[in-house]
Amino acid sequence: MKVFLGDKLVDEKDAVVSVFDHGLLYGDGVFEGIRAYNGRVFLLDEHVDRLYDSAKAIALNIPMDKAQMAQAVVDTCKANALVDGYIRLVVTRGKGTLGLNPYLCDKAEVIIIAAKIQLYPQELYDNGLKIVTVGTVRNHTEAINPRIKSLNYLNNIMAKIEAINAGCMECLMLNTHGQVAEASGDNVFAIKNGVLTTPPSWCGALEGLTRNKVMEIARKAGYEVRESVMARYDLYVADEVFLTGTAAEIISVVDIDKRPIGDGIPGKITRELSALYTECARSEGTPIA
Ligand code: PXG
Repeated sequence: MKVFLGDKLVDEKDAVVSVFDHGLLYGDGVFEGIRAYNGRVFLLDEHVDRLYDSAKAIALNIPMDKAQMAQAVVDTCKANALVDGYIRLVVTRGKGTLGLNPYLCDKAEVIIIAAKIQLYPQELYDNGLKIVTVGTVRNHTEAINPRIKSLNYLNNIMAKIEAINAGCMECLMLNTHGQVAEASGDNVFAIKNGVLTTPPSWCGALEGLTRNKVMEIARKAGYEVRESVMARYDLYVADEVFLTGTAAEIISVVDIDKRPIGDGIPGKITRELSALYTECARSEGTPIA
């Protein structure tokens, strides 16, 4: 495998970073998870834009411009003959000292890995996910704003641990006000009487690109889509609930805290949107070859 490191492609065995890299020492950096479908990179410019916004928010200077970054992603896919896969784009603060001061780091480190993806088992797409609300609240917006896709994922990992311990693969995270934020690695939607609702990003959600695409697709298909403050109640009494994410795409939630959602099976609108999303993902994007 070829990995993009710094400013060029290197062999996987040479793709190593310093133990003094602040990405490792402090989780100081930002990242993106991107999908390639059918020889195209899906939502490439949107991912690059979000990466630079995340970097700006943590005062991290990426040593290349957006066009160069997008090209580096495509080049990495090409070097690995990627047709369908998952791309991990990481920018760390770089090598520094054993102290927090990011201004003492040399230069941000850019890493691009083009690989395969571990998906949820097909059975979960067919039958839906069971999730639980966890005690770990989503980061306060004035701590690490959840809109920043930072390398510090402990908030989400703590939530994921609670989910797994409760026998679930995903969970529902609330914000510090007890409002619905998102799942540990996916956004959440409810459908009630044909209207889709998802929490606004200020409630503690990452502004997911899958979320945005699903909102666009749903509106085009004639559904009303709202961004609004949500309580767990809104999910419990919904006709359908689903999660969205680059890795998961669209996955139905059929049980939350032991309340079956709707009929307790994946809903009709969720299945319709899922099919439309698949069609879109397989036909749009930046060509690799
Ligand atoms: N919320 C959070 C906290 C995320 O990390 C999403 C929502 C969905 O956003 P996109 O733009 O992908 O639609 C994410 C992104 C994993 C994993 O292994 C998941 C994400 C990122 C990295 C790893 O489950 N999801």
